Amino acid sequence: MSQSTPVTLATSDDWWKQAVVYQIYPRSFADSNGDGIGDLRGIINKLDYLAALGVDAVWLSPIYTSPQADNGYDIADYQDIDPVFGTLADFDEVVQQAHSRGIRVVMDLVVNHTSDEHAWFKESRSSRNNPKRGWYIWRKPREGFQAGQPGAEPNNWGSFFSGPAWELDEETGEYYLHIFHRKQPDLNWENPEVRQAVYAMMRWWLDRGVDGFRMDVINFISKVPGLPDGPHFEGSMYGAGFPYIAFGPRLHEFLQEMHREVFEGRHGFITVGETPGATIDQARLITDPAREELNMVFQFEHMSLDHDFDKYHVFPAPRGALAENLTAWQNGLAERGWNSLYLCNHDQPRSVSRFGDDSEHWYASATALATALHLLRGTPYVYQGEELGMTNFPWASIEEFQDVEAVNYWNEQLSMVPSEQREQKAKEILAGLRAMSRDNARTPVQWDAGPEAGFTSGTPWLAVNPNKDSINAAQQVGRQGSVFEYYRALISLRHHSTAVAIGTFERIDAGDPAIFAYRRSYGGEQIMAVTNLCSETVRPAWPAGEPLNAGSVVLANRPVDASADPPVRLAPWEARVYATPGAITVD
Ligand code: ISL
Ligand code: CA
Repeated sequence: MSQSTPVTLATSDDWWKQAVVYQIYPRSFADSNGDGIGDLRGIINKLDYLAALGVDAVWLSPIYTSPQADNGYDIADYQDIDPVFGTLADFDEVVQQAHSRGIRVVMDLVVNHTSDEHAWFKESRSSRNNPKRGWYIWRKPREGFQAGQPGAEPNNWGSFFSGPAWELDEETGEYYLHIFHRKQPDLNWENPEVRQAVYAMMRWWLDRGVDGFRMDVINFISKVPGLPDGPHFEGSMYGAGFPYIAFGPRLHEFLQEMHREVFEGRHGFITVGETPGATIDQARLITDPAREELNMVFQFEHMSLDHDFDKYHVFPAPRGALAENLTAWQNGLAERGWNSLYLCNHDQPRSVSRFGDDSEHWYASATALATALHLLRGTPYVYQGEELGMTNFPWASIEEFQDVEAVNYWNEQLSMVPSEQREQKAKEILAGLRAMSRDNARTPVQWDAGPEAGFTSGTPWLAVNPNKDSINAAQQVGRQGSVFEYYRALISLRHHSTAVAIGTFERIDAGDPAIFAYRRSYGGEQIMAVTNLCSETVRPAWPAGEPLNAGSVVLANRPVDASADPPVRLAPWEARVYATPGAITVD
């Protein structure tokens, strides 16, 4: 495909429809100064790597000034860079160097909450009548309770990071809401001053040259007034605030206001909201262009196929469940709205370990999952290391984890059982963390087989995966048959095919739910993805003429015998891409 020409969409404002975004978790990406933590100069050093992969944009997880209680998702100053990552001058260089390679830069916008060390919060907590008191969500103790007494929290909500969602401020005798860590107080979006301060900050970054925002838990910014007690789920010490936190009554109003105040009159940006719990209908509303809210959202339905309401209670996803769910979202947003496509991020386990088979079928499953995802209608996101087939870490004990969510969960769960059951409980918790911990995705990127995988010359903040000798960039870039080169080919396909970028989607039923086959069509041109998303050989039952109706194979993750097409068998995790002759533009 090297001789082909990229196709261009009608308007430059729609660039993200044909784009692939690469997520960088800066802490774990590349360390330039040997302190064991990735940084902005490390990113600059790897821009050529990203350009070789062919991505159109990078989204940087938070790099702002932060006490790092939640690895930067607790921001103390929205308009500066944390010294651990570098300086504003380094940041400007990231933007300039990325732009010079045709790569846009997307910032992580964390405005549901700030750090408790943000100047706004320091003022807010300083007295009950401070002008910024109303910038956060302060409440008196529950009726009939003394501040600090057990049960005195204003409602029964638990924090997503264990413990109650309320923290008492001893000085003023009131509680503040923190849906996440106690060092992440929730901003009060009901207050127009808060909203204007956020919009001003966003404009400041856009003026500085950034190309858009990924918006952290943006569907949590409007809460149900009154903050009612939530339902109790078995095994939890607290009520679930989720029904009153997510998709509150003013969410759409706030998003439309943000669009007007921040983005009106600007061009070429991208907005993607993180929206846990979003249904297809909610996502369609938010991403319907006519409503002017967001370009797309990250939804989580396909992230919840393998566990119950406690995400550490895991089970194997039912056969075909992933394909079925992706199909529902393709169909749901076909007419209006736009999908974000992802299988992994910094909060999720590694996709090849979770949805694939990271031992016997490592290469095949990494590439089959990529094929299944990357030819869908929507904007694909590659999470750092995914393009190398990086896997989960072989966690042996709780001491190895750094993530506050994992550590707090461990402590809270153990505190709930009598001491004679602790040993057994500890084993169960560890099994859950091994499968689901966010730290799986946060181990350093494996650049080469050298010490610490080339990530740092010092001691990495989180251990490098011991499989770095066999899974690393140095060994894959430019090598035929590597996961990296396969990703590069998929990304190039999107850039060179209108059918992939904006064609219609149609799932082809091949008789077995493990086969995810789908057709993308635009005009007369077609592309078809055929993937076997399981570790067994399957025998497809093809509808008449399929998949050859969509042309011939242009990409595959194992040798294809054209004389045996259509395939009567698909090997474990086999993936093929068919295309009609004109579907991929060529010089
Ligand atoms: O809410 C959840 C499940 O119902 C979580 O999966 C939720 O989506 C996630 O914790 C929200 O993540 C984002 O905000 C957090 C931060 O720790 C994560 O890293 C970030 O991606 C708080 O800012
Ligand atoms: Ca560093």
